[in-house]
Amino acid sequence: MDRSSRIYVAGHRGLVGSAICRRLREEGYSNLIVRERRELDLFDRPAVDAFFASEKPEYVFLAAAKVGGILANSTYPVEFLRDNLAIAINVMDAAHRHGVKKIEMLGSSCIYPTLAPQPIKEEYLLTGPLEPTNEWYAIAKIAGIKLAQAYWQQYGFRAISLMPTNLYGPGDQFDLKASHVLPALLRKAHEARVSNSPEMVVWGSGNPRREFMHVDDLADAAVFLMLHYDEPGIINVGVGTDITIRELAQLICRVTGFEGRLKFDASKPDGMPRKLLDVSRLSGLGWRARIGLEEGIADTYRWFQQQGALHSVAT
Ligand code: GFB
Repeated sequence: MDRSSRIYVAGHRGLVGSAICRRLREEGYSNLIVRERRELDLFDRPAVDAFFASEKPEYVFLAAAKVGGILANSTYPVEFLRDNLAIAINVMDAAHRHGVKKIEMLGSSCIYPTLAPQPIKEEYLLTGPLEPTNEWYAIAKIAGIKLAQAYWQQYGFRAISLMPTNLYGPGDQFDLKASHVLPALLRKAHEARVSNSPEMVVWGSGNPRREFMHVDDLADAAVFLMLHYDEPGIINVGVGTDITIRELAQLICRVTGFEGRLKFDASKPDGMPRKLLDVSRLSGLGWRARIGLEEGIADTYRWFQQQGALHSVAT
């Protein structure tokens, strides 16, 4: 991939896709191809095919996906399974048939067994039962990985698959029913402070452990791996450390200035007890994350407040 390559970023409006576009532009890649959802429906196979036939991208970042937090995953199993399968099949097939040189698929750390030994190595894939709160999404992503590996094996099509840990950052989804934990707690703490509430609700026990990566770090890794990783085997992308949800909530209280109590709602699921990726394969290639968690949360909070100001929400 060079500065003038034709690069299609699928899902450029999302958290990951928008960060990859920012990163590519910063690096001087000037020939980016993007399409709004109304212009190109990735569920429409003939339309995807026609798009690849006419635009002839050389490199593809497949960051389009139906994503969401623990509640959204268990409320909309059909969308999480069907939509993600359809996107993977339509984009990968068209990319292969229309001469794409390399495609990078973005997966998720939820593909691993719910009780996988920690930190989780790439080879633990398909060694045990999946976490029930996100098995639909996980199955779609595992099928995507296998499809990429099948294209590589059968046709020599260079399709690499990255497994990022829990991501957050500017551009995230802050809807409390659909979002992941970090944006949800950021919004709750902000609103609790603004309304002088004595407490904020945190789902579950607060004991699960999660690893959080700023999306700008992920985007940096995504571009790095497009350039330097050429294997069908999956590769984890994480920061190498994790914290409990309780610790995350405390950190978010500090960043937002909310000084009230945390109230744990045991009626909500905990999900996987721990999800920390082993990143030795990635660090062996010479890449590591740079953005610390507190710094990354502060950056995301600034963005959230700017959005609020844009939409005249109290800040
Ligand atoms: O981020 P999250 O929704 O998803 O939840 P997963 C992580 C943990 O935070 C769970 C707790 O133990 C939640 O119960 N939590 C506490 C909250 N308060 C809240 C809150 O207000 N909102 C949310 N959403 N959680 C996701 C998968 O799993 O991981 C996706 O559902 C994806 O498929 C993603 O793979 C990376 O980390 O449990």
